[in-house]
Amino acid sequence: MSEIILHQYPQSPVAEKVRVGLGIKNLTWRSVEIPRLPPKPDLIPLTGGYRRTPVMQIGADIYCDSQCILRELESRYPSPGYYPAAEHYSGGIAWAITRWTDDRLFAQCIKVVLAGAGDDLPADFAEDRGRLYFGPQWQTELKAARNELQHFAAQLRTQFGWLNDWLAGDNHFILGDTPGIVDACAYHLVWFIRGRWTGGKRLLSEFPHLQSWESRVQLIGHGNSTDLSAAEALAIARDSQPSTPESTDPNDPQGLAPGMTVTIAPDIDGGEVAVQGLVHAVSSDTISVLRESAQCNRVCVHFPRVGYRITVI
Ligand SMILES: N[C@@H](CCC(=O)N[C@@H](CS)C(=O)NCC(=O)O)C(=O)O
Repeated sequence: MSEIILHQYPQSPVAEKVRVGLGIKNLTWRSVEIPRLPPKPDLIPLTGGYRRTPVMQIGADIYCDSQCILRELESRYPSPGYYPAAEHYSGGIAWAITRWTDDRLFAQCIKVVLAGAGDDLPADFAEDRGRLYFGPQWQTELKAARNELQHFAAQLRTQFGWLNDWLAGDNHFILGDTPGIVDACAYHLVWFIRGRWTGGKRLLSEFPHLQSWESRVQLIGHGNSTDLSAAEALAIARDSQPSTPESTDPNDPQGLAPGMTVTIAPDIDGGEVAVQGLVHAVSSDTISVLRESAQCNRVCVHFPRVGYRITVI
């Protein structure tokens, strides 16, 4: 099987989520360090326009968004599984909980970190992340968030408090005695708030159960990684064929089917480029499209359905 390649940078919290996910399965992987700001000339040819971090590549299959990445890792490397006690719920409730951590709570953490940085943010970074996370009116929104920092800190305190209460039980991890995606998703926010907001350590110091769990997640590690150059990753894509079989879903509410041309973009306006491709595989969780380019030949680019808008053109 082709190697797992993660396109990422060390400071990215969402990459940290996936690194923990790789650690849970003790996987061996290659790391391509990408720039923190666009342009990302060696990433964009792989994704067709998606610029966020991280992106996973396996041969000529490109997985965008951590949701899609973790789902693929679970499918390719099912043991140990990401869904503790899976016989009871086969992952559904775990994914549902990650929509809380990764949507609402992530957005609130971003607000606190960006607003809390005040004037320390470099102008180009503030402009890029401001537009990405606050939308077209980002300057007004960021100013408002700065004025309301205590409000957002209070929001975080309540929600990290929920996790602390939950972790007071006998389980070592959130959904059982073994770690899973919910741990990776909750942990990356704790990692982010502790490391990147000056008030983070103090806020978290109130939560002893959360802190013990945090130490247990740290001990999992990140699996085994070695560096790979961006040029080598592009060459791997160019010299490989996508391994995803074509598939259809007769119940797809949008009537998506192989061969249709679509665009895919996050459903919140962060000013991002939509990725265009030919539908190749459709399911209720994932959409996969084929793209051709001179740099990569044919690649299959995968996105989650939840959080993304697919438009037939
Ligand atoms: N929904 C995406 C969110 C990814 C995301 O927002 N990542 C941040 C880094 S932690 C990002 O892309 N920042 C802008 C960049 O790296 O260009 C996912 O789960 O992968």
